[in-house]
Amino acid sequence: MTPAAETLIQTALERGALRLGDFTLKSGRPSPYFFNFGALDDGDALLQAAEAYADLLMPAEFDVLFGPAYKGIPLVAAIAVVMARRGRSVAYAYNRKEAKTHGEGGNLVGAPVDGRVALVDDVVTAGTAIRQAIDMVRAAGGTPTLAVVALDRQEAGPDGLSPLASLADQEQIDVRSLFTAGDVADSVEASQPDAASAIRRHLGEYGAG
Ligand code: OMP
Repeated sequence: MTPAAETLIQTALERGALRLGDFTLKSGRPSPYFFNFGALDDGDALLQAAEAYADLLMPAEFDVLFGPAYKGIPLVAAIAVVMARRGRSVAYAYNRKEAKTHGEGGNLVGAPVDGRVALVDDVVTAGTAIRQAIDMVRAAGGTPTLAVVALDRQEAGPDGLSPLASLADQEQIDVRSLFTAGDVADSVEASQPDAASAIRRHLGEYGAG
């Protein structure tokens, strides 16, 4: 983890964006923790997140940054601003969920989505959301080469494999995270050892190994 990612975990815990308890995931799987990126809902928290993403994206080779709706929209804009401040102005784009039939039309907004595209998103569990974003980028003519998410939950996908390994193998896309489920367990170990154990048990049951 980078220092910015460590700060972000602490902020997420303080702001209630990273919560410990009993939750149900999109897949129906139970979980002893949940990361709600949307609760990083002020300028300080969003800036911290964007700084952490920018640490991974600054040295990467790509032409366009793409943030899938909805959570990727403020994120991609904030990251583009932080990167410009650090001396690298990148083109960015996002989609709208409802296709527009008037005006400029289409469902993509921002820079043309072509060339090498870096995706930014909040969480990877089974990899479904990232795959949908990959399909959107390909349909627009771009080549997704990299995805950066805040949290890799390190769980097995529907094929029993790590979604990161499947995405690298099937889609030739490198998925990186700011922090992992293991990092979350380590971060709460001292203050909430029972929650840390519950996360490790969850990884024992659902982890990609
Ligand atoms: P996959 O599409 O299975 O990779 O799950 C990722 C999505 O699940 C995220 O984009 C969220 O919509 C949601 N999610 C979270 O936001 N935080 C979590 O801690 C877990 C999930 C989830 O439902 O798996």
